[in-house]
Amino acid sequence: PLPDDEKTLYGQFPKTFKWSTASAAYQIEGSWRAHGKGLSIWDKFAHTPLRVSNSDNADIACDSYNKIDKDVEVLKRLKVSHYRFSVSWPRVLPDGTNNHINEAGLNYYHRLLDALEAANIQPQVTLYHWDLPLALQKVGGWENETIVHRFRDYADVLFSRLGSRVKFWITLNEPYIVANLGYGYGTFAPGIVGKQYIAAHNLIKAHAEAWHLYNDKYRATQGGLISITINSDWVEPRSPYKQEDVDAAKRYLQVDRCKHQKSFPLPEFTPEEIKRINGTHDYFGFNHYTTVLSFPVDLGNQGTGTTHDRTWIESGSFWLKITPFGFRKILKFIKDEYGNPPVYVTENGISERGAVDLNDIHRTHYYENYINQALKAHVLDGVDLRGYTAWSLMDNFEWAAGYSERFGLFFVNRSNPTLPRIPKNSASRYASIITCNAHLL
Ligand code: PNW
Repeated sequence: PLPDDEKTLYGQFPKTFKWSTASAAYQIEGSWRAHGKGLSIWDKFAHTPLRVSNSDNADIACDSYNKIDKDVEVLKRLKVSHYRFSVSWPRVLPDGTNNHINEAGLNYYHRLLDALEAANIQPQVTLYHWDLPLALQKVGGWENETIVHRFRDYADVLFSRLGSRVKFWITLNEPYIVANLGYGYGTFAPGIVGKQYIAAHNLIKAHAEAWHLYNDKYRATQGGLISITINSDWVEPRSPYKQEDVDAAKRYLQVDRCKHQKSFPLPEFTPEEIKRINGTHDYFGFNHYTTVLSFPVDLGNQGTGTTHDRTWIESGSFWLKITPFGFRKILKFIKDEYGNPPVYVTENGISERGAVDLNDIHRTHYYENYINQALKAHVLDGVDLRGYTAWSLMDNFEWAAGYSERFGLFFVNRSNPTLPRIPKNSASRYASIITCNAHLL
């Protein structure tokens, strides 16, 4: 007989389950200097030599700024009930502050919301998906604690101007990646090294202020949900027989593991700040892609190294292997660790690189198996899973990898100036999965 995690579970999500697909402003919009938009740290980073593969940038990206109708057309084909997109902060507030609101920029999101409404697709809006206004980076970006107020002011503009039409908000996308890749390793914008803990500290405070603002000033009239989206891989010990690998796996999933960091002082929250931050979530927003194997490194600092099992099927991204079993396990971990919160999976998906093949069996395989593991987490493990989001709607600017890694359900033909969105086979498969509420698997 097949082991339990390899057997297909036949069942369904509740009727109210939210099926979505996602994008992010910098990755798809283009029009980097249109109609008064300010520059972002990614505009600058992508125009700096050697930062992005093939010197790609997102000046044009998928040209979504000019293709609302095309984007909504493909969303309709997917039969999603929801669409997750992000707002470009410098498109709305060119210098990062609410001294000047760029109405033309805001208008783009109004027109997108109009088109989604006409298609009966509910918006899920991320306030910050990594494109910080360059003007704010000039004063330290996430290293400068005044950003907490700038972010709250920006959130205020979006809640007051878009909030009557948006009932699902995500404050920050993956603060862990922002802090570690943007301010720790420096491989993402703004390319700063060694400042991850102060960046993380201010990201958390900024999120909490935006949540409180919504809670105090908008919730009663607008009645939406607001939370943060965090990412985590699942982890298994490299050798289940080595206690040190098992310990490393435990550390990997612990939020307070940086307490063990001894090389430099960590910013700490005051008791008042802790009180202010605690509970600032209406749901658990979660991005998940893969599993890693853990082993100990740098024991003085209680570090954890990670690797992969060579039998795991690869993707177009070095860090992403096909490991559906880990999805069920981490969803169960979230239930047990955080008291069974309502969970929305806000990203899950796979990439390819190289030659174009619209028959993307690796992606169909990935979605079928990951979604079935999510179904098991819900039906068998009792995880309160409320929604699932495929990353991504279409091939787009994959950050430091440029256009070389493609996560889309739709292929974007970049050699054709009209940038047509062409369905991969996985797109119709995802639509069938949605139509049957996952039962068809
Ligand atoms: C997420 N890693 O980022 C982002 O939210 C998306 O914008 C992005 O396109 C997608 O995942 C695919 O990468 C990640 O290196 C970036 O482990 C890097 C990693 C994980 C997630």
